[in-house]
Amino acid sequence: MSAALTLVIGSKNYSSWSLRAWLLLRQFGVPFTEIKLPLDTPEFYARIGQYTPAGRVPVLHDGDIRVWDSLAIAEYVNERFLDGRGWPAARAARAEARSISAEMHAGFVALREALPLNCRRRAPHAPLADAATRDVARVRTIWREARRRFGEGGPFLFGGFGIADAMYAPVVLRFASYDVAVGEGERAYMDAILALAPLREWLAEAATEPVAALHEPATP
Ligand SMILES: N[C@@H](CCC(=O)N[C@@H](CS)C(=O)NCC(=O)O)C(=O)O
Repeated sequence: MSAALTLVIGSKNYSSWSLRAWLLLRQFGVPFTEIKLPLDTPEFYARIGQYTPAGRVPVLHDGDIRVWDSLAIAEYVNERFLDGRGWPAARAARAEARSISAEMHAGFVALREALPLNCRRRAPHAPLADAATRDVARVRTIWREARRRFGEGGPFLFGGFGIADAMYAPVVLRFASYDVAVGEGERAYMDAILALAPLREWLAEAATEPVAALHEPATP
């Protein structure tokens, strides 16, 4: 395993994209050094350029190789360290896992805007606009269908933990934070994600980070 593996992430309380790459590495036991930059601060913008041309987190450094963007990192980690275990072994399940991961990566803008990641928040959401309501319904369908069709081998979307679960973990946190109503099966899936030891660690550290006014404006 490469000792030179470094993952640059943003604040744990707010950086949903960082969580995806970080959780994948930690849950599969791939050792890495973590560099954390405080999101949306002058320090972030002063330092991020030395790690990635894209100016965003997460970014993975493997020696001289730089990989940025969460889904690209997941594919790289899968190929380099997991021998393909990041995706389900069966072709149909793998196709579904790739599709829902890409769907998450490319979409759900309304949900992300209405329910921004704030790990330590515990308060119901305000009424959602139609687009966000549709996004929530779509996520719930994705979870139900993956569990029903492919989840029999374990508590995660495709049985064992994989890239698709890492991609949806921040949505689990959002649903928990904002008390989004879900069915019993979806709740069981959320509980499985929330019980992961690395995720507990992420949340414990998130709880100690400074409050950022940009993400948590004071109520008037
Ligand atoms: N598509 C990218 C999105 C990365 C992203 O937007 N990261 C946010 C933090 S969660 C960021 O770096 N924001 C800083 C900025 O845009 O200035 C991915 O999947 O990694």
